[in-house]
Amino acid sequence: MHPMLNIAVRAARKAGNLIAKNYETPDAVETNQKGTNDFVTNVDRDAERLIIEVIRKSYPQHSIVTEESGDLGGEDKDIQWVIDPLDGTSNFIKRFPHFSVSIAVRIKGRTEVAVVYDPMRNELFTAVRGQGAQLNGYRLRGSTARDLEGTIIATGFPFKAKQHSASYLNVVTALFTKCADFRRTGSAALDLAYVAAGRTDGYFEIGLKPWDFAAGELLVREAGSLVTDFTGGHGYLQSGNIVAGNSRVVRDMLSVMRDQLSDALKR
Ligand code: 2AM
Ligand code: CA
Ligand code: CA
Ligand code: CA
Repeated sequence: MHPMLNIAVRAARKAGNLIAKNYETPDAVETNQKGTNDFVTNVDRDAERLIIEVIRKSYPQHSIVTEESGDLGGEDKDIQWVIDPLDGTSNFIKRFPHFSVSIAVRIKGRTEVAVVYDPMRNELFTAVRGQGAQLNGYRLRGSTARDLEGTIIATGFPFKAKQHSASYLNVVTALFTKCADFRRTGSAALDLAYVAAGRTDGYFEIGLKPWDFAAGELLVREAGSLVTDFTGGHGYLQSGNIVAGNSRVVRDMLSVMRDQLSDALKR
């Protein structure tokens, strides 16, 4: 196994176990508000601390960026770990059992290693660039859909960027006439992992952060599918506006979106 994947998996499992244990004891979970509709708990922070500990022990010189601690830097600027210790905090708080740990390693800006771990189902999604994507050791393949007919598309509402609601809902309405149905699960990292697994045919969301998609992006690519921004480009690295699916599904999603999006989202 790739040595950094080994460490990423160890860190994700440790954090996942902590999250699963706390899921059973809701009274021990303290929730704080970071902003409107934006919450964090002591479990997010404790899980993050565990992950950083595991990484620092093996790779003290690597750079680290996380959701809750921000950019921690590191001597080696070329190797950066991108971490979301608990993706789906709102679900976790409501005891809706769908959330994950997301860990990616970027070398000179290119993602090399990815882990998304769902502790409630004990599902471990992993990928190494050029070596495919796996779920608990089994090779993943994305959807084989030929167009939008019959497809299930996952998405996330722009709960923070509500100025985009109208444009977003226009896209939903237009897509709904062509696809079969939607899913809104609340964990962007798992949404991407599920596209990699072919459990959904496509996915789109506005304004994700690097730690939401860094690992999931590599899972999707290594499963033979695509990740783009809303115009088919790479702008999502900055904008966080993401479309994922096989090439045909992405092509059809983008062509529906083109007519509905405000200019602000065409990147
Ligand atoms: P988080 O749980 O790590 O904050 C995309 O929907 C992402 O937005 C999720 O993966 C989730 O990451 C974040 N998010 C934060 N608050 C949310 C909310 N109220 N509803 C849905 N997603 C939320
Ligand atoms: Ca959060
Ligand atoms: Ca997240
Ligand atoms: Ca998080």
